[in-house]
Amino acid sequence: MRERELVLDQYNAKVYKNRKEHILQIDDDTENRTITANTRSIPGIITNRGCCYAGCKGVVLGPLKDALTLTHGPIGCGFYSWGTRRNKAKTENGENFIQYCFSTDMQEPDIVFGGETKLRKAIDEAMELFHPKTILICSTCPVGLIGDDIHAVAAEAEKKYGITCVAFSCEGYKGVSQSGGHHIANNGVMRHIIGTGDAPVSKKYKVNILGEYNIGGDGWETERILKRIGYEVLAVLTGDGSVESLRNSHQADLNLVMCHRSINYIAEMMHTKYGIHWLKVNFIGIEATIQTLRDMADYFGDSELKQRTEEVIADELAAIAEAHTYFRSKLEGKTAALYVGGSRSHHYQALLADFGITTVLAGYEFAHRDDYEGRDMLPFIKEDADSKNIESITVEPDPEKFHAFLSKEKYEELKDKIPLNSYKGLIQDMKSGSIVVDDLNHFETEEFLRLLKPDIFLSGIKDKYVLQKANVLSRQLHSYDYSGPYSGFNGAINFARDITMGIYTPVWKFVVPPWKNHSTLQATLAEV
Ligand code: CFN
Ligand code: HCA
Repeated sequence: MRERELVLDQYNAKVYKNRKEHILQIDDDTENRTITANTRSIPGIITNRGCCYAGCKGVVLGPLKDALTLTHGPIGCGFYSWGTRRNKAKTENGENFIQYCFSTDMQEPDIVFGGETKLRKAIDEAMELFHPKTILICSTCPVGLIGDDIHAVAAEAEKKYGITCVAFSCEGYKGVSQSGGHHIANNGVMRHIIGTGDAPVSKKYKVNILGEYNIGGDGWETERILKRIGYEVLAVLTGDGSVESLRNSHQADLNLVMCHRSINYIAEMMHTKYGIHWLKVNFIGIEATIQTLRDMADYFGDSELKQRTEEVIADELAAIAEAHTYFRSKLEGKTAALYVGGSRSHHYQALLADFGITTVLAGYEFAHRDDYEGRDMLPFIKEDADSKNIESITVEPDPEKFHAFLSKEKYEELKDKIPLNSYKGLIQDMKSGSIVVDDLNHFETEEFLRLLKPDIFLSGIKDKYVLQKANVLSRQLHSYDYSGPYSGFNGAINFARDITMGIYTPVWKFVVPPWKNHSTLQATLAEV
């Protein structure tokens, strides 16, 4: 039996029926490339997923440094979402609120009599103490249940103080994971912030980086490379990002989409509203970064830019050549398992491959089917490429958006070159025999560890204890533990150094957990 069946066969019929749709073992049969995703977890199973509020407040809005983000709900939600993500940010114009935790601290009386008064008071207090130009309100579960009108309170605050105040109904229970929260945040940012500025921008090659959260400084490293080539980065959404820069981001020539999962909605909406194309990029991995930089240069099509791109690539490669060879000699032939929320389980396969490491298992907590299976827009256009009136071609999945902006000339120029508005899925990049798991739970983690024996398991804070108890080396791919950046050329070396340190310091093999020596079940007789 193959590994997939060995794990699934241990489930009872009901769980088996559900989980078999979420686990795929890649084989040479190319038909077998679909998976069920973005559905509700089985109640009681130990999932690693988070909630809608985490996706909205924690992931997309939290990194905006000049916004005061106020959690409307009991203190636990605010407290436990305080400073947990390593989205670094430098203070600009004296404003940086990301180290703070602002909450309305709802109590039982507020649940019974309504929490709007407390929310108004919290806004007054925040204005008095911090004078922010933007307040973002994020509600947690009880607020949705009692029906506080946070949007009305936000509108009142805008009038009263002349600030931007946007409310997000991102109650934790909405949807099946963080993913719904990303969508809610995207909608609010698009509607109330993007395009509201008119600061003049003059330079050529203006880009925004979407879905880059500057974990461990990744965004800074990416920006360094782009600036060397001659790009101007107008806004980063949202790592080290600001509301101020977002306001002017509609003036970009191209949107780069790093994490597609969390921000594809804004990429699509900016395409519809402003005609800005988006390009799926990956700055994680040496080869991936090179490919991305070449795709970008191709988009602009300028020969000077192309030449400059090649010069920078050559220079960056020369600087890391020795370290790359050394770490590759240490890591070649090793195997890895990857389990994170969304995009990273795909992006990091490229980086592992740069050092000769094969991915034997990969999965997402909350990604959608397109993240696994990919999405290809151009073939839809291609089919009708002979049509005279290319602007009116019906394309999937959203015809309204696409045809409006792809002129015949632009299409002819780009069709064979760049995967514009499309991307490859994780499954397409995985080797035969490897496993893909959606919403991996703790039981399956233990079982796959036993069967696949990866040299390293890259995951998060909730599942790393399963790995440590099994004496397997793990690194956190959400936070990079205390390390980073891992993006671009220098980041690749940082990553390889961290992995090499772990693999050649096999402490976990020497640890004998207490439960292997003696029973840990102890009872004490009560004294009479
Ligand atoms: S930084 Fe991103 S890259 S935004 Fe997303 S899907 Fe999370 S917080 Mo954790 S590390 Fe993770 Fe991705 Fe995009 Fe981070 S893989 S789970 S919601 N994620
Ligand atoms: C989240 C944030 C998280 C959690 C990290 C982890 C992050 O999902 O709410 O599980 O290790 O990256 O900080 O994904």
